[in-house]
Amino acid sequence: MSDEQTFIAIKPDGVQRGLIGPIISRFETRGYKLAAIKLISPSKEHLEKHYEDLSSKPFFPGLIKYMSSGPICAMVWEGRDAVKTGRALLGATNPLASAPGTIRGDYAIDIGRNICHGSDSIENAKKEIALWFKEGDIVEWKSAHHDWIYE
Ligand code: DAT
Ligand code: MG
Repeated sequence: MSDEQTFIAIKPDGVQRGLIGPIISRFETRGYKLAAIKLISPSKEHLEKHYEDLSSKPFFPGLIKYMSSGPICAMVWEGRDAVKTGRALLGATNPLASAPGTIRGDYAIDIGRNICHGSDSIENAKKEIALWFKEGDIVEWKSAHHDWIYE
């Protein structure tokens, strides 16, 4: 299926460092299609909900503080295997363990400043897209590249 969607966010450090363009380019040039995008400064409650599975972790307060430190570029990307391949494009959670050529492996060093987020399963992608976007924000369109990317 080429209509799988994933939630990708450029965290405050990625936005501040001028990496919105380069990160979007990785997804575009790979062949994925942008379905929604917005710059947003979410509430603490929204971020706590986004990371609710991690609420018992010792780094949770620091994570919420970091994620609240500036605007976030929230996106939905669509295409075949978008969730798994989206994670591969981002690289490992710890940038020092991320291979060069991945986003984190090229642009980040510290785990607490790893510049981007990507959904880790189709189920979580659905939850995250619903948390960050209203239904009407998701755009259905056919990219002019579609038939050159999929056979
Ligand atoms: P990912 O963002 O790769 O899905 P995750 O969901 O396990 O990783 O964690 C969410 C974020 O929390 C991660 O991007 C950075 C931060 N984080 C994870 N593990 C951490 C740790 N051991 N120390 C500090 N921050 C951590
Ligand atoms: Mg995660």
